[in-house]
Amino acid sequence: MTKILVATARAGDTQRGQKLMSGAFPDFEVVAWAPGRSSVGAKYAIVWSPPAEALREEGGLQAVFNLGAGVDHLLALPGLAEIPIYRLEDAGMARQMSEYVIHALASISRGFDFYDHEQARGQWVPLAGIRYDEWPVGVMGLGKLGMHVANSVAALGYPVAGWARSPKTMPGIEVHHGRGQFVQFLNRTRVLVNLLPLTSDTRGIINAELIHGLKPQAIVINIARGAHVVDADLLAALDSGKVQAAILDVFNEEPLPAGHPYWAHPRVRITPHVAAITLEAEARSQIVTRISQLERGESADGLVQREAGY
Ligand code: NDP
Ligand code: OXD
Repeated sequence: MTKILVATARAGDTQRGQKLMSGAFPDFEVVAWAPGRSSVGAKYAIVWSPPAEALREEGGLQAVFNLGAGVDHLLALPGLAEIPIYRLEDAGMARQMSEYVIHALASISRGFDFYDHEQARGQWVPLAGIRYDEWPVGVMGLGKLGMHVANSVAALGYPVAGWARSPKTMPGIEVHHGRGQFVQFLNRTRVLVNLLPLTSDTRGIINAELIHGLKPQAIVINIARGAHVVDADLLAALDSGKVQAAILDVFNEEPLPAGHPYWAHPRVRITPHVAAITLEAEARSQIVTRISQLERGESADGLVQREAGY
């Protein structure tokens, strides 16, 4: 019987994934990886942040399916260079990302954070109405997630620009591309949303130079990867007031270590890598479709472009 290996960083997640996928693949044997287990002879692997040893012995793998959108951790694993990797595309995450960004943005632009404080003080202090032109939003990364975020925020009336690697047209969005148009993109942006993949080109991209290019009283919303940020540069900009607030979902080290300056910083809001959570039913359905396509000898969506790194 053809075997599918399920492997994640946590035993509980692996067991849940194995149950979820067993029901979806009645004609395959779906095996949960456990530490110390030798090769099961799997043809496919379904993984999220697997330990390197989970795949090391699987010489017969024909494809690996990532239970998430970002593949930086998988591309860093040794031994997978020749094996096609497929990632989830949207799978219910795009609308969660939009919700996250609108919540973060409106907390500040509409003064909802301020009203929380005023309620605590028993004060009734209405602010002036919002001027949307004072909150130009810039979305870095216009892929499955960034495009949805840019369109959702623009639909509310905020001026929105996006930045990607290649040119594209999006009605109502000012699209910039490539390093040549980066400064122009930054200079018109006050609210920076990061939805780039982590690659050798994008690691450390949120640094002092980028921040310097943003409009005054900038807001940084990082919902992609922690390693996009040079923490010392962001902290310095928060302390100086150049960055008015940072809303951070992802960190260079996760969980964010106790005592990290972000925890207690008055201008930082933290969530624990939950901006968009993989939805089980949608993930399962994408993977079922793709494995069925491969089994029929067809091509499948979501193939990671290794040269680009995403
Ligand atoms: P996509 O691959 O669909 O989109 C990536 C976008 O980034 C594309 O628009 C691409 O440009 C652009 N890009 C890539 N490299 C560069 C570069 N060097 N310069 C400029 N633009 C670049 O990714 P998704 O939208 O699916 O996901 C984005 C990231 O979100 C994931 O990689 C992951 O790290 C993160 N994520 C975080 C989650 C969380 O809960 N915090 C959950 C899910 C994902 P082009 O269009 O030209 O190819
Ligand atoms: C993802 C994530 O990349 O959850 O899907 O971060």
